[in-house]
Parts: sequence; C-alpha cells; structure tokens
Amino acid sequence: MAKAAVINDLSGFGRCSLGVAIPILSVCGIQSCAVPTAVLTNQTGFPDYSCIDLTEYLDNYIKMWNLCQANFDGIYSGYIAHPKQADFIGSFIDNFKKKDTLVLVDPVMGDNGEIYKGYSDIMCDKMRSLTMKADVITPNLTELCLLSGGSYSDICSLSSEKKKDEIKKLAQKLTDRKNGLTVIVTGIDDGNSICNMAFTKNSEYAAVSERLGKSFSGTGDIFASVTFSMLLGGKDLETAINTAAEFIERSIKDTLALDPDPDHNYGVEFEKNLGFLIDKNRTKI
Ligand code: PXL
Repeated sequence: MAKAAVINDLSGFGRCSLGVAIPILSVCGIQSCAVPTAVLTNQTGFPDYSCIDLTEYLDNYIKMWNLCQANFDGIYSGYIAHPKQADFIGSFIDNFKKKDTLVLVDPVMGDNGEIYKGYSDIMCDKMRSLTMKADVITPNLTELCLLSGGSYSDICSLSSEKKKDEIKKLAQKLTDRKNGLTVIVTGIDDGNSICNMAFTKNSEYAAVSERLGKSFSGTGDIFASVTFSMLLGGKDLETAINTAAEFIERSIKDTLALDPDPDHNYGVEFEKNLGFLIDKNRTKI
C-alpha cells in the first residue's frame, strides 16, 4: 500500500485541509501519515475561529520518523500557520524525499484576488521557495499570480481566450524555473464553467466543469488531495485532474441540492461521493 506524509492543518469546521485529505487518500488506497501544522476550531474564512499553531512541535516529526526509519511514496503539503512552517516542510522534503517520492505542494495563500487572513508577505515569499522543491503544485489563480508576479485584476478583466493565454504564460514562468515541475492552476472562473489547467514543460491539459455558485471552502484542498492520490496510484495527469474536477462538481451539486443558499464556509458534501473515487481507483486506466 502506498504511504504518504500529509502536512496540513486540522480545522473542525470548513471541510478543508486534513479533514478532506485523510478520507480522500484513504478511499484511494493510500495510507496517510498526518503532520498537523495547526489545530483550528474553524477555517479562517469564518467570522470567528481559534487556532493553536504547532510550529514548535513539528521538528519532532522529522526526529521521530527518522528513528523509525519512515519512508514515503508521497509527500503532500498545504496550509501553513507560521513562516517557520514553510522551512519545516522544506526540511521534511529534504529529509524524506527519495528518487521516486512524489512531492505535491499546494501553495495555499489566498483566493479571489485576496491573501487569506493570517498570511503575511514573508509567508508568501517562503511558499514561493517551497514550490521549487515540489514535483507538482496546485495554485488557484490568486496563488499563481502571487507565485509568478502576475496581476490578478488584469487577468480577470481579459476575455476567456486571452485569460487562458496569460495563465499559460505565468505557469510557464514556473515550469521554466524548475525542471520537471507540473503546475495545475485550479478553479479558473470561465463564464458558465470552471476550468482547471495543467501544464508541464511539454504538455497541457484542461478539465472543465459546470460553474455552480461562488467558491466553497476546501475545494482547492479537495482538488489537490484527489489529484495527488490519483497520481500516486499511477494514473496519468489528464485522468487525475478530470477525476478531481468531477468529484468536486458532484459534491457541489449535492451541497446545493440540500440547501440552495448554503454558507460556503462549511465546504461541500464530499462524503457521499467518496465511493466515486473508490470506483475510479478500481479501473485500470
Ligand atoms: O482551504 C484552505 C485553507 C486551509 N486551512 C485553513 C484555512 C484555509 C482557507 O481559508 O483557513 C485553516
């Protein structure tokens, strides 16, 4: 069974971070070894939340896991609660990445053109460096701009085709910076649809789904978790992003079926769709 270290926070409400990563990896047949960066009552989009930052505790994971000679087929990181956590994740990767270890860094920093509460410029700089240690990164458009120096508002004002051209140029800046890097730009608003675009040095794929209301908490984390699991299970990049996009579309439809005007902070009804991922992992292609 494949085994992955998953470095992310645990938020009680919000259906994000470890709260979605662990069940998704599990149904895809991957053992997830959790490294919680912080424990929150609610994700930070809620008007009120409380957070315990676990930065001081994190080095124990490298120490203890070296003692038990841990090894991982994959390493997947997301939200950080302190700039030092990006340094920790870098050290964790240096320590545990072997030739065939798949490293996915989800550069969680912001959404809709805004940086998340609690994220500083230093954290964004550190996240930029961390992405250079990854094989795959999954920024949304806001995060792509933060990583590559693009202007979110300028890009959003472009027509669909020009917007995609610009996104491709920015993604290429990143694939030029690191050999072998795959950049997957998630949740691009494209009129009536949502587009996810994957770029490697020599190839590109798009996974398109129906646009259903405004953005929900945790969908970026779900996208990264499904994509990571599929790639680790040996699926190709195109299949991985199509599966992630379809899983999210189904989960949003279920959310809106229960309540047409839901509080987006609570995330999406992904639980009842986990069986879809089990089926996808049974098929050979
Ligand atoms: O879904 C990204 C995310 C993860 N973890 C926490 C967050 C957010 C987004 O707001 O607040 C704690």
